[in-house]
Amino acid sequence: MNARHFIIATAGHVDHGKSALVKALTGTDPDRLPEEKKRLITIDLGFAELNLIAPNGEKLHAGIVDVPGHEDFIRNMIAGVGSIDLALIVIAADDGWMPQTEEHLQILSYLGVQRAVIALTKSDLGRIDIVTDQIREQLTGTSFTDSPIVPTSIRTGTGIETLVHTLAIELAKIDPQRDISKPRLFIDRVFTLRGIGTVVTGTLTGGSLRRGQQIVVYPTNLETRIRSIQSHGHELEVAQPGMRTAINIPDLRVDQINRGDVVTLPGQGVPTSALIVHVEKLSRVNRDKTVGHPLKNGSSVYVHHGASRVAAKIRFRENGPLEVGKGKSAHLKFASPIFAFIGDRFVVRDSSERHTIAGGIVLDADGDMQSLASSIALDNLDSLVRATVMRQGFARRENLLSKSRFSAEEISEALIRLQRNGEIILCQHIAADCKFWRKLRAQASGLIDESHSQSPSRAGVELSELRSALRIQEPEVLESLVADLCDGHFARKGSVIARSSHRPALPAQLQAVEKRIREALSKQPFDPPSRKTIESDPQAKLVVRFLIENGDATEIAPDVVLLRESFERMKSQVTEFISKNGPATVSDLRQALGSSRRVMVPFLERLDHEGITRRTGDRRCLR
Ligand SMILES: Nc1nc2c(ncn2[C@@H]2O[C@H](COP(=O)(O)OP(=O)(O)OP(=O)(O)O)[C@@H](O)[C@H]2O)c(=O)[nH]1
Ligand SMILES: [Mg+2]
Repeated sequence: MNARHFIIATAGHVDHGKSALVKALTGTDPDRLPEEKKRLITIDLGFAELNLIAPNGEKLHAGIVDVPGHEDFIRNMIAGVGSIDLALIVIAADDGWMPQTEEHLQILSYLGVQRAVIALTKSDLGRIDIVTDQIREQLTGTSFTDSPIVPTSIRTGTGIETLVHTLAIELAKIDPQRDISKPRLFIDRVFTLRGIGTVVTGTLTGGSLRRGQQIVVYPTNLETRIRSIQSHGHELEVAQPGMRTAINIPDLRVDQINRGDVVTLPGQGVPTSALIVHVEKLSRVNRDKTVGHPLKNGSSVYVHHGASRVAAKIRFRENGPLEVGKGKSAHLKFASPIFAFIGDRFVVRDSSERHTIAGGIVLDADGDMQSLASSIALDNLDSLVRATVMRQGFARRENLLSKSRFSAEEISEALIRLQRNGEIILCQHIAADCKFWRKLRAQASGLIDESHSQSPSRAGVELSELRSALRIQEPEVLESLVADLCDGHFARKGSVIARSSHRPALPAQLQAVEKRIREALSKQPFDPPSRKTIESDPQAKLVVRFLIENGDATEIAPDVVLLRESFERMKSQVTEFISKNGPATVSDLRQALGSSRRVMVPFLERLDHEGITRRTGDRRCLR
């Protein structure tokens, strides 16, 4: 199957001949349920395939989704037209434009379907010229204003050939679906086959799926492996975007999966219960000449996205209702989580599920992009990245816009492009707005300089102090900031950051205190007085910290401080003792060195930690 792949869905009022036309085109009767055969009506989605030859000889393959026209089954209809390339709008010549012709047209518009072919069916029964005029009038101002209208009859065979030809011409004009390595299969059927197990089907978009691949089903978050893949009954190794796809996932049970669930790859973001969206309400004249009612703020609605239908509450960002013919940004709060990408389209129906009332596009797939303006061009990646970074002044690079219709590669290219233009700064895990970042860096260096001048004895500023002074919430931001500073005139020592040129020094009036403390610590070097005793006053405290920060003293326990040279001497005496006398206890070493348990216990733990000694039972040996 090395043809280009497309999906066509039918649309149109009940009984206008959609299924009969699909059968005439493909030989397959899309009505497969016993109930459908009995009632002579389509209830749920039906499927068929059509091979076509483009005018230039290229092979085209179309999966056809046949939808029900009856108003009771609109929900199924919407599930079928979620990610299609072309609509085959069916209008019967003896009936003309009817309520579900109108409702289906609105649904296709809300979902952003750009192309259609109109089949004027039952041409053996009606006045083609009158109905054609009526259709043209209805299509004026929609995406389908200039769509071809082809009269057909399955009774006489009129127009079927022309329709096939027209479909080929129209599909040949369409770019095949983009592969952004983010496959999503919106599940429209779940069933089990004897000896095979659970199978789910849907229309694949955004990327390919491969046999043996590990997948995740949202919103349930169940992970499993694809055992096999089919498209229209053909066994496949890889399913491409734009294909009707059936995958066999025997490790999951049928009752664990529902229509509307999404199959995707792990690590592409997770479902959310809120979305920021732009909603609009078409201004279309109903049969009774009215244009419908405004949509009230706070309304409970049903949102149809992909093949799913979820109850939601809609809140507009500005007060007041959504007027007919207008658009507004809004917050959608869902009764259960959904997995949507920025740029995805959806349809809004009322809570009684009788009317299609609005539609829209996702602005933020995690529901928290408060400042993203609805005026942003969602198909312009640079402006999307810019807006995402500007929102808080920075954004994590990992997973940035992962739930968007752009590949990870395109996103990182855009980041580099914006950096080159001087709009953003990329530093470690962060992408930051230039102005925001410069300000943060200036504040940080100001704080460090201030600390150097106010407390010259201190090594610098603790990173935790810096973090709280600058009110940084995210560890990645602090890390990137420090890395950036250390790239310039600053240096990090442990948990402290300082100017590289900074040399801590004690003020003259503290030098006497320093002398006293050094003497106290060196009198009994291996068993000095406790830290509490030494730090008898605030000045002494300052000096002890100075000695520790500068490496002149070592803190081996909260209350035990040794001079550096004592520490080193003690270390060599311990190793000497053990290598001469074999493994030794705390008590052996304490007596040999003239130390105490208070000092020797934490001291040996430090040596264990440094990998010099090792504890076996109550003895220490050398490593
Ligand atoms: N005379 C005539 N009858 C047709 C033609 N096409 C379909 N029909 C008849 O119209 C009736 C409805 O056809 P379907 O194909 O089931 O209509 P549908 O649009 O699929 O209906 P739903 O799926 O229930 O919305 C059937 O009895 C068909 O035989 C046609 O070209 N000429
Ligand atoms: Mg039908």
